[in-house]
Amino acid sequence: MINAKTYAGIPDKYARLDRAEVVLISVPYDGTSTWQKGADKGFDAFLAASENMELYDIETNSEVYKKGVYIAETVDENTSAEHMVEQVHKTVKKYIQQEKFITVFGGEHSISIGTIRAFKDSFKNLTVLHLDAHADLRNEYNGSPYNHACAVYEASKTTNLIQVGIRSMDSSEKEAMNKDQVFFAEQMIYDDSWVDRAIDMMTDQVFITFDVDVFDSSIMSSTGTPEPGGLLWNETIEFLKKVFMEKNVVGFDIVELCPNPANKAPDFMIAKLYYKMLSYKFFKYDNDDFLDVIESREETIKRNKIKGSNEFEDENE
Ligand SMILES: [Mn+2]
Repeated sequence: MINAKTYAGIPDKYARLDRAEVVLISVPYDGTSTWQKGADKGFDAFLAASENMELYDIETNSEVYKKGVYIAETVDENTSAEHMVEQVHKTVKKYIQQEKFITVFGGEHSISIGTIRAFKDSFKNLTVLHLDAHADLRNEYNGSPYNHACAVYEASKTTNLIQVGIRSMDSSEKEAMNKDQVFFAEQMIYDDSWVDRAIDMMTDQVFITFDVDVFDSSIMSSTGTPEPGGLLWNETIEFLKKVFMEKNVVGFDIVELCPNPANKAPDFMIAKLYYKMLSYKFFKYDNDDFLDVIESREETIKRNKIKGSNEFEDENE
């Protein structure tokens, strides 16, 4: 058993705080989850999968780990959800002040309350992009505002919250929901204009909170409450790529990975998701022309689509 693990097994020189541009904070909190437990094991499964992943990204032709990824001290406060949130807030803020690119790994979704608070304190006009099967807009649940079911209630009051992939909620959540900024999974299936509409609603500085259950339960069963009717890999990645290229993503978190030792594919998918997001983040700064490349590719796709479906054009308008 190696004690001092580095992210994805990268060489020590890329894993030191002084030279790493990325900080990875683990918050293995699982105190308020209501059904399947195990989100506290998510980070270890993510790390193990990351070690078995190729570190060259074909699409961006890059090896983003060379920017350096430092694994911070674990936030293991679990005397109460409220104390955990405070500790996350403090820790995230500390690294934001060191001008690192902060990534946080859960744990269940309540950890995001502290993370979003820290980003909100530090970045003006913050957009929170929330990918999730669940609305998470209860102002309290089981007597606490720090429950996973309340993960973005505070963000709905303090930031420009945009919700994507939602397909499960309680009717009481309608009140806090800004319907104009919610993209329900049912609608997304039939109309891919949501990608551009969602991006148009974002301010320049975006924090992404990614609940892995936004993925369809066929590819993501390793989570507390897997939901059918969700996003698949490619459409998710295409969307995220556009967000990273067009906006200044200031940080992100990934939550609710609840590993199943008998099926490591979901762990591996999340390891890839994390690495893809980092690859996009840093590729943007190293390559001014990337947007042009994406746009010209999209033009081609659009042209082909129109060519093939002329007679139905009216239906698409
Ligand atoms: Mn969820």
